Amino acid sequence: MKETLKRTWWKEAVVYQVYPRSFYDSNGDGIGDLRGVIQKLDYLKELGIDVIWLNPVYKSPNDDNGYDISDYYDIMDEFGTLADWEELLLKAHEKGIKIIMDLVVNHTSDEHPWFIESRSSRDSAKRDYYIWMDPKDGKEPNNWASFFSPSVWEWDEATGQYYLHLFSKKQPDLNWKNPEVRREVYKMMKWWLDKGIDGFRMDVINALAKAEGFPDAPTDGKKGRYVFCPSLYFNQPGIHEYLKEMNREVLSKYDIMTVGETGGVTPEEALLYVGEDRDELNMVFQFEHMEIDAGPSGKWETVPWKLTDFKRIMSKWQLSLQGKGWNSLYLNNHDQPRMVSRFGNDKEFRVESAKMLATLLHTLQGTPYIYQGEEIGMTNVRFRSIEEYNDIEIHNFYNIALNELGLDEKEVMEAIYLKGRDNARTPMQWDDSPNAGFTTGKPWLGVNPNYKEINVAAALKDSNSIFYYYKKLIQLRKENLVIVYGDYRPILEEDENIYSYIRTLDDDRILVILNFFDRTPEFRLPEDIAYDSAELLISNYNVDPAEDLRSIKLRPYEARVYRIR
Ligand code: TEU
Ligand code: CA
Repeated sequence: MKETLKRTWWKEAVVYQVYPRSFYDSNGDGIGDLRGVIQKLDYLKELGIDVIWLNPVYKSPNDDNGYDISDYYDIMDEFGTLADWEELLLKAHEKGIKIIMDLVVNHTSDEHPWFIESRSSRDSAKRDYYIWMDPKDGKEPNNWASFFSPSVWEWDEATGQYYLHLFSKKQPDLNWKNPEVRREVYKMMKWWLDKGIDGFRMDVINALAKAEGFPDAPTDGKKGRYVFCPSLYFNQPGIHEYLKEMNREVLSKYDIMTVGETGGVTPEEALLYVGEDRDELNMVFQFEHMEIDAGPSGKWETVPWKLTDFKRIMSKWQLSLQGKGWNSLYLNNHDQPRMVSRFGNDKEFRVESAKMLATLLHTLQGTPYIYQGEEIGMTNVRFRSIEEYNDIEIHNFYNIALNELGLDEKEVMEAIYLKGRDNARTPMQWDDSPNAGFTTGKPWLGVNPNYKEINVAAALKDSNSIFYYYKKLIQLRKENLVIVYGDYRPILEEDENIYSYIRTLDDDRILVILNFFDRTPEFRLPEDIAYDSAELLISNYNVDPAEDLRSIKLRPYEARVYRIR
């Protein structure tokens, strides 16, 4: 074993993301809740995960399903009580499962007492908790487009100013230049950490500093009055000072893990957040691989992608952070469509492709994040009408696309089917009983009709299920430090069907072979890779362990992991 190997618990952990609203409803009101999570802890223990990332559970009017917080110190009514939360933490810890909470401090709800006071008058003591500006030439201070509404500025008649909201108008941005705001945030973080949580996932954490002076975004011929310009509020000057202060004042005082959601970062910028010598965060969620199928106008325009481009992105991140920082590994979350529908095949090769993608995520260097339902191969959904959708981002896109961009409804719905966030938010499919066993009430969002075939009960009864494949992948990581800490080396980089790489730790080597499509390409082991023997660690097909590695005809979406000596 490398004597220099510094073992770290969050590098060896596998994280499972629970979106409580859709996880399990314990009281029949159609909405998932904390007691529902408590009741499913044994299921998560069986899977073998180490950490739960809980999406926001704080008090919220749910304009953006909990990402609009009105009280950081209490639990959302629909999810239960603080006592329920305490019981969840206690029981999770008893089962050896850690819990990290979602930290949402770029903005609050407009129903937060701070904002109510701030908007009450220009002289309010909390006016500068938020970002207020006078009109410019009689209209918004600049042309920035919001993620969830046309402009990032909302007019407040009572005080004759606009306030900034990168997201919905019910999510006013906090003014991080104000030291009082930062002190209040650090106090709240310590309050949760002193309750015993094991860290934070930090929402749009690289947006806390905005471009000085809020300059207009260049329009360069883009259609529409407002311009989407994350480069004017992501990774701006000042952001690292805030995170170093947060680390000094709070994070450094606890044995915890932190993962920042940082849209738009390059590996070089990511290292400024997660470099071992930076004293800021442990990991970030980068988005480069998640934008590979986005067109020039953004995520709603889906374009074909090439595996060689995907491999180049993944290799760049693996090699840039290796030995200096740490990657997060994900292809799913509550904001993204289901990975088996997007990157795999959710029809005749759903099981094989789900297992192949899981093999990628669990054998690269970094911490894997499993999004609820991914472990049973849940797929995207196609609701018939826009009324069946809940997500504010989907409704905003629908309205702008139809009314401003003049798209026809069929193509708008198709874009929603491909990229809408509700694809990930349909209720967890527990069994084939009504509403997939998620609720005895009316579910807050429709259940995917394929729950009759795709559900946990069926998976647990099938030794060949995606669930047991995930369980085995998670076990492999625990038994083979080379999978966690081994150096990454891509091979066959120009192959358009196969993603293959070697992980090496001292003299321990594993070889990963992934066929990304339903074609049957030949895998040829490069000459420069000598080996005498190979031990098959996991595969998604029946494989003759004695098969010669030098040349293999791969089956659709075939995945194999070997130890090679
Ligand atoms: O997401 C930040 C973000 O950039 C989102 O706009 C996301 O990338 C986009 O919707 C993908 O198309 C975080 C949370 O994950 C998201 O659920 C919240 O809606 C958002 O912040 C505001 O808090
Ligand atoms: Ca409930």
